[in-house]
Amino acid sequence: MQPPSRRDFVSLTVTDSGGYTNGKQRRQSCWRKWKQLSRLQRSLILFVLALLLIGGIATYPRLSAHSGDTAVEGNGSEGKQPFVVDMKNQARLALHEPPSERKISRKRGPPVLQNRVQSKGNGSEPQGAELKIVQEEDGTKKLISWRGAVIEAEQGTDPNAKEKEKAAEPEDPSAVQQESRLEAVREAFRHAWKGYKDFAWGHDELKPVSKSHSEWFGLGLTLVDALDTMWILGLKEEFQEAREWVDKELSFNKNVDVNLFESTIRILGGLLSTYHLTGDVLFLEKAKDIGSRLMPAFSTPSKIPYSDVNIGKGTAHPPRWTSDSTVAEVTSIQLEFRELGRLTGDPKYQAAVMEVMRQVHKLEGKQDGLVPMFINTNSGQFTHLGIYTLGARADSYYEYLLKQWIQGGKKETELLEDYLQAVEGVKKNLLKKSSPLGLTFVGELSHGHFSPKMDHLVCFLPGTLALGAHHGLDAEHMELAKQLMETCYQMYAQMETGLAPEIAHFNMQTGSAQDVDVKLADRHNLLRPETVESLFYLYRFTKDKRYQNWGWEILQSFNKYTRVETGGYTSINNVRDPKNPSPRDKMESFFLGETLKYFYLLFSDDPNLVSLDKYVFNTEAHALPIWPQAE
Ligand code: DMJ
Repeated sequence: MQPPSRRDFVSLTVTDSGGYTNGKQRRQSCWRKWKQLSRLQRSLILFVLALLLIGGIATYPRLSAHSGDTAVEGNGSEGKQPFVVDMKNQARLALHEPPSERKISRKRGPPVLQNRVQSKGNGSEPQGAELKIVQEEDGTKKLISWRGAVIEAEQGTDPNAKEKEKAAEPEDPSAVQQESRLEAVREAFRHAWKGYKDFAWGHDELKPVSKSHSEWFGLGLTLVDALDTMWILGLKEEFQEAREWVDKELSFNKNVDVNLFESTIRILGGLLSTYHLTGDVLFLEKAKDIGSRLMPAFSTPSKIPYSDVNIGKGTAHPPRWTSDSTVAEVTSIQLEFRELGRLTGDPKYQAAVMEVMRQVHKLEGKQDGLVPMFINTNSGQFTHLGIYTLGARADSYYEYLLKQWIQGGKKETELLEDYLQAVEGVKKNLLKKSSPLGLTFVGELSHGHFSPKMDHLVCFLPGTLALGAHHGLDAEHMELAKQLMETCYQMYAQMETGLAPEIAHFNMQTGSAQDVDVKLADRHNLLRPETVESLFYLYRFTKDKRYQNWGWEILQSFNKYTRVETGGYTSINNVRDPKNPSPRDKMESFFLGETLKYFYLLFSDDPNLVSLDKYVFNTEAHALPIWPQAE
């Protein structure tokens, strides 16, 4: 007797459209015929049938898949839509990729649709299933599944899908670290701002220890200096209240003497930068007001400006004891007045500051491109010849040569020539190595005598050199920048508080215990930005995490030794005494305008957060646009 299954199989293969009775008779006659066959014939037939069965099982899935393909093509050609994006290949890739690669491919495409491809293909679909995104005339997108079902692209989208996706993905540790460091800077800013708000609102500087304030120009200096920092850090509430103050309270119609350089870099620069970042014309109007009030400074016999201007009376004068101005001061106001000229279309601003550059370019008294520290407003000549430094009174002259060249679209060759010559002058006259670490440092020259003295202010130089290299200057500048960066970092690391002194002296004798020595009078720290500024440039251009980590150490030290509990940060007198760093009771406006801003930019991995291909920072960290090429 044959097993029932085999009977069923035979009956299925021979069944025709006849009725039940007819079929039964046929089955009986078949059985009879089968019985009449020889054993060999029966074996042969069974063998052939077995072969057919095996072949059929093997080819079934491919046939089935092929029929799926056909179904999709059919749906795709129904003529409902003008655009058809074939997802066939993407879907196959997604289905075949190992999990790690799949994650990458998901990020490339529209998230909702790509997710669907993946969830559909989660092992339950035959391989090779296809999807099509169909875009309707009204712009809406539909997804056609491999079975031909049409799904609204937005329909069924879990509003929390992205969050869930994020939670499911293992967190990127460097992104977590970045966010926590950025938050630490925002926290530091809020703390500094709290002190300013509680005890110094609308005044120039906070005295955080005595919970009071000091006045320099009486123009809310800290608030104005900090505007674009708040914007960059995303501190909207703080920014809004500061904007309110600028709108309602900030008036330049005041009988006060202001320093031309300081008010240009902090106030004019701050307002212009905030105008560019926010597009808010309030800041442009204020910038125009202060800019025009500073112009009397240029009315001198030589056209080299006086250091001081009374912005209420419209008069200007040099300091009481001399008719000299500081070289860095008269040559570091150009970025701001050039930009003001461009925005207002009034040529007087550019003309005034470029006249200074024109004169300084051809002046006698430089050594290999290095400038003296003073210039006389009557004669227009350098004075106190023979002393060359990249520190106080000369520093930002070098910085602004390069930055003006960049601002103007790299066309002003005299500026570039002066910059390149000065870098060579530094290399030839001021660079030396310390002991024991062999750090490269920038000393000073006094009438031919080298002094291993380096101001913290000089630490702007690694950043400036790196910026020049980024803009196409000699790659050697970048190498020097890296060496000097290490030196500036060591000025912090070798101090007991982890904070740099105002002035360092480098040991050059072999056998010295450490590279950095500090004289008693130079042990203070004013919360200056230069090292953090350079770390920012170096990190932007090299992506070497070491620079971020150095910055992070420095921020910890500021928090440990300069943070005042009730709000604000204070300058200190002694970076060598961690037990008693001796607070000075002053928070300089540049701590908010520059130091904290550069910390934030340093810890951010976003090169477009104030792109260095679109902006130049003035010497107070205010961002000014690089001019469009046609201008
Ligand atoms: C700032 O006002 C500017 O960075 C200037 O160029 C130098 N001095 C302070 C910060 O140290």
